[in-house]
Amino acid sequence: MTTYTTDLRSLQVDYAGPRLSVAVLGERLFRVRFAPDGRFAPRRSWAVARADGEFAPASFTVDEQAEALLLKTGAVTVRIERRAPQLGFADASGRNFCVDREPMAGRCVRKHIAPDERFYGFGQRMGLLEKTGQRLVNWTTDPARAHGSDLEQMYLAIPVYLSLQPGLAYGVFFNNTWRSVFDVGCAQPGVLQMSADGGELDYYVAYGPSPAEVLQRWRELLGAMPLPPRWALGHHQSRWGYRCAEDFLHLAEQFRARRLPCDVFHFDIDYMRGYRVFTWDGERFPDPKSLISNLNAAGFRAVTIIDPGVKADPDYAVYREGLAHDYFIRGADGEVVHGYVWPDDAVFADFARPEVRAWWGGLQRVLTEAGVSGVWNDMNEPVVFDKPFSEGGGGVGTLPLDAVQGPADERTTHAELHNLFGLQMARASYEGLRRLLGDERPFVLTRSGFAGVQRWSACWMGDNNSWWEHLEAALPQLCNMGLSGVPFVGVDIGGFGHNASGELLARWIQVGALMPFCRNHSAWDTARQEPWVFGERVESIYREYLNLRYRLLPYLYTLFWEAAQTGAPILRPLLYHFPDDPQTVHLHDEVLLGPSLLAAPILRPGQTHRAVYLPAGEWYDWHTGERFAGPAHVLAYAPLERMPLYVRAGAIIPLGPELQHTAEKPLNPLTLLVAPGEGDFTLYEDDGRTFAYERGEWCLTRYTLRYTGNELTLRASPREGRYAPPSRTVVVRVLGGGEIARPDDAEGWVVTLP
Ligand code: MIG
Repeated sequence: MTTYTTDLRSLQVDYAGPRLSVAVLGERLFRVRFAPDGRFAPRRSWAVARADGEFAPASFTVDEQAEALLLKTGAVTVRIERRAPQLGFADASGRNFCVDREPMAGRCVRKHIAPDERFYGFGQRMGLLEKTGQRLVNWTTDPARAHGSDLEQMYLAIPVYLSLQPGLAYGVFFNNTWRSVFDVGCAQPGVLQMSADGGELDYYVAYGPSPAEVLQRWRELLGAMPLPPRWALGHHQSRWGYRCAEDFLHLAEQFRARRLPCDVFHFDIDYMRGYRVFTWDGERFPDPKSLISNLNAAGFRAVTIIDPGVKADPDYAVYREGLAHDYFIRGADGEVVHGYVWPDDAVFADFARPEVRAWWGGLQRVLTEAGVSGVWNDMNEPVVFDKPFSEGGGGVGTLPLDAVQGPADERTTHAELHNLFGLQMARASYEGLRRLLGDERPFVLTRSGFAGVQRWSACWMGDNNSWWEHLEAALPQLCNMGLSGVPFVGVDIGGFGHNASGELLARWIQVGALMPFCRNHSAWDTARQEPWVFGERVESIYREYLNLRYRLLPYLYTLFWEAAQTGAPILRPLLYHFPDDPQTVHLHDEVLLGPSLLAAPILRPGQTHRAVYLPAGEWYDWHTGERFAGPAHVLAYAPLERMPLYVRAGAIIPLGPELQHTAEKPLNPLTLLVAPGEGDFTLYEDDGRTFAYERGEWCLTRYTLRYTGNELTLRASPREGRYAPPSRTVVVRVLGGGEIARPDDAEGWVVTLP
């Protein structure tokens, strides 16, 4: 006999033993849990930012039918079968989605794939944009150096996907941290299977109907990205191989002398003393504090790498302290687990425990006292090698799955916490920096992570190669990260492994300049790829695209703010704004930066032309001002100097002056680049550096553009918020011709353009 009960937020169905729970966390957000033996496991809150009880109760009704219970909110109906634990969703027009094709069993559910249904997200993946036909594993792994489209698992595990059909988008978050698998019509066409190795069948369904609304739900559930410091949006220069203080001073000189904008240098593992984390090598970096203050004076910030492995060395304070406080992970046998990583014999902190995170975060004082502004967390899948480096390192593995982890009242094994190791390490790092840096906003970069990692860190995509194929793989990879709720992402520009050519680097920076995280990084055993190594032509292309990025900063910074507020990705596949256009379904080689700027990069050597798809509406060529009416395919001319770039009609793109680094000059003049048409844009500003914005020191200016066919009117609304931007001139520039300069005015104005 099936019985059911309801409370304020959920409906529970008892199938004479097995139990199903459907929580209503809003009109469009649901959580489904299944307990085959009728007992729900105590809730672990490691991944979600908000527990069920923290959502305002949403009203719903239950309609009892002979075969099913119909749980209805205003927007969605959940149909729950009475004969067996099986359910499905429908929108207000009765269109079904996310429907079980058979009863749930254990930790597995199988869903119908609709004939025109497409799948995106799934966190970090190789291959192209859409994922039908793939088997995707959620298990954080260092896949070593040859990322191919056959990889089933990578550094980040983010069990979040977005489903799209014309007029209908919904998302699923599989709330299970064990190794899990999405089989998207691979084992059986037309069936999506979601299963895990342990824990419970527990997933959330977010109904759109637009992709943007799904991302909003994930922001509520999985948490918001904090607003990064503005300098983190600048260009970062890195190389595994910058070995001593002089290398960085030389780099600083080169960047400034060559007028290549840059804000950040990354210090890879060579700055440490014998790969001991939280130390400096005294010979090669005799005075890190004065080195970094020199760099700061020239407008560069320092970011240092930290690995999770702590060298097992009784003369090393971090090791002694960790042992004394029992902070390191122990095996099933009760002994501290050892593994080989960079410092050879190493032990690993248990970041799942709050006291361990607090300790680790505090250790970063060694870095912040030297002037370090941000921390880069590497190897936190975590990686453990078979053999010491002195014997070649061997294969890549991880901690024993039965190793013990977690706080005393939630103790479990590595098998359940493996996927969270990187996320918890990044969290320790962010929270520590938050305490150590006073009012300065921290920057954390992590290689591994889980759903929700955006709350603490930016992510880069690990060890790609200097291959055209990896340049091509970057956009779909980053777009799918954005659709999984992680907006602050980038790949190593120029490629990490193998040797870049000048042409590859030029093409890479063109699109790299639009990546939320913009860092040139390479491995010590590869050809160098600083912007100048390939000669004048490539260097000036590099410079031109960095200038573009720095000019776009007011736009970019507003997109970061929007991402923090609404969960919207910064870099967007075209389907994000044109979900009903079938041309966008597989379009992996074009991208939108925010709502208005469409880039169609060149991804192959020797190419000087490419087809560009422009969706409905009018588009203006960034370079020539030429107007195109979409939807249309156009042939773009793209010599090495040029990446095809288009502005959507009605766009208002705020641009700043050219800069050598983000804090070089105030935003004056502010150029509003407008593309004839109707639209609006709200510009966000604050000091770019501190948490004063949390205390009301921010401002918004809303610009609206009206177009009658021959007259273009731009209106600025009175400024909202307490932050007063520096006094400045506003230059309004019309794509395709015409420019007007006028004083900025907090009261707003109306300008009629030629
Ligand atoms: O085993 O720190 O992905 O960015 O330069 C290699 C050295 C360890 C892997 C990272 C890469 C970094 C490198 N690290």
